[in-house]
Amino acid sequence: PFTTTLPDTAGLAERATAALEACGAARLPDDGGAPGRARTPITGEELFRLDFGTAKTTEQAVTAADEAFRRVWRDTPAPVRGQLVRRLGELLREHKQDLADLVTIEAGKIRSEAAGEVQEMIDVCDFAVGLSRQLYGRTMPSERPGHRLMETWHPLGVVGVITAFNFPVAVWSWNTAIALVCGNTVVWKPSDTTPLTALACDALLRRAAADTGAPEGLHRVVLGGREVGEHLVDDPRVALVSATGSVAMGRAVGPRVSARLGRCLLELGGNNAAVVAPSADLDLVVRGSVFAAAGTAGQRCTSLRRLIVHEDVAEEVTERLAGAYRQLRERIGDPFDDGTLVGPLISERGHGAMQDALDRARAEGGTVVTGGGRVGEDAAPGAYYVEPALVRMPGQTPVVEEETFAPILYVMTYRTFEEAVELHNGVPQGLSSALFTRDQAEAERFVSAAGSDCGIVNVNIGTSGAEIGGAFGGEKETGGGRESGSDSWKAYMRRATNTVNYGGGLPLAQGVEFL
Ligand code: UN1
Repeated sequence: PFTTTLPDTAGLAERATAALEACGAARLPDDGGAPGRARTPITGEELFRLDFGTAKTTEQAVTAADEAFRRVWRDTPAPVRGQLVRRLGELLREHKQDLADLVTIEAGKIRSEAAGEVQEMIDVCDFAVGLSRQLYGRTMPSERPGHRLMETWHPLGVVGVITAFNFPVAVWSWNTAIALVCGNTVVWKPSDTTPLTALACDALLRRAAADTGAPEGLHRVVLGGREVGEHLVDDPRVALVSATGSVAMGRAVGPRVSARLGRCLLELGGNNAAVVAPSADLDLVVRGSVFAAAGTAGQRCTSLRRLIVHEDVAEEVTERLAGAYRQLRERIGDPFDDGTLVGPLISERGHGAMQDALDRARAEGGTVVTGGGRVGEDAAPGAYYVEPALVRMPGQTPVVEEETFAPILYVMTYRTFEEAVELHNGVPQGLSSALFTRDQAEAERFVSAAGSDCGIVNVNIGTSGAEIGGAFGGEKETGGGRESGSDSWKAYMRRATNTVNYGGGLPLAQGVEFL
């Protein structure tokens, strides 16, 4: 069933152009670069062509950002830098709908999730403005008389930001708002599937810079694929590469940056699970799981992919989930339609990966309880809409240990809590996790050192939809990076330890005597 009619591509192209113009990005870049294009997963068709960057334009972008850093930005007081981000936050509020439209057009997110993503940008700007007055260093007691021991935090330089299609604007904002108040400048390579959202953000930041007297070179977008990304990764002037994407991408980027002893912040795949204890409130389980597993068509790095359910409640949970999934089936289609809950997958490749995983799951003893099929291919042969799939698995087989970036939820059972935690941690990724329980001691065990091994550990909510105030990121193959809130800003700065002697004498530390 396909309950909506789809908008036509020409209409979407017009809508995208209007949003770009409203954000001040009317002129698509025409710098003689490589041929590129903008596309929409809503119809699976091309919106229009535009120029992508090249190694040369990337080099120029880094030069501009490096100069803005050295000449102006690193010496600008942090609270003044905060004024730039404050202005950006105002412009994001003003253009929330324009950006959300572009997110829907390019990434296929439903309206409420697209608006939520822009809200995430606004929130992190607020956070960063506050932070601009709180880049605290410590003062430690010196062991020597007449000495002060302290630390100072300084900016790093140019930060290279590489982002993925699924959060085309929020992840940029986490990195950029914080990097800028920390005194860095930014060169951004967005996913080559979401160039328009990037041009719109860049235009708004340019305006914020012009309005607050910040140097225009402090931010550059370079559109394109591998060539552009590799140049950014290899340029020694890029002090920190913050990259979000697949584990494969991280394996390519990490060693290259490390080879030149640059810094890296990696935000890679997740294979997130929720454990459902026998005491759990099953209403919460069902609502929390459906949003986490099928929201964004399963294309969040925090999407719920594994449900580890106590055997006493497994049947009931599976049945209730299947019921909810059957309702979802009526709500797949045009993400601009207010009734839609599940928009398109990003691409044919995403769909292929989903079908592959379902075939393997069946071969490994799984049963597809509901969903998995493609819908709407008559309406749009180039678009990939799918019914979210619920799959019962006999255990944590190889396919379950992999992240498939699509709406597949594997359901497994457990008997003891120890077994649940073991299954939970028994995958290579370590981003987000959840436990549904009413047993307080069990909840504490899950968040303890011997519990979940992930960077995000939740109780009685799903795995996705984190707030910006906490540090975001994960362990193991997820890459170890932390972005956004808490003290993640420290990754964007370098720490200098200062010893200042005001006493006149020269006592040596550790009581050493010399001359
Ligand atoms: C991602 O999928 O790359 O926690 C980021 C969440 C969002 C961010 C996801 N706030 O689901």
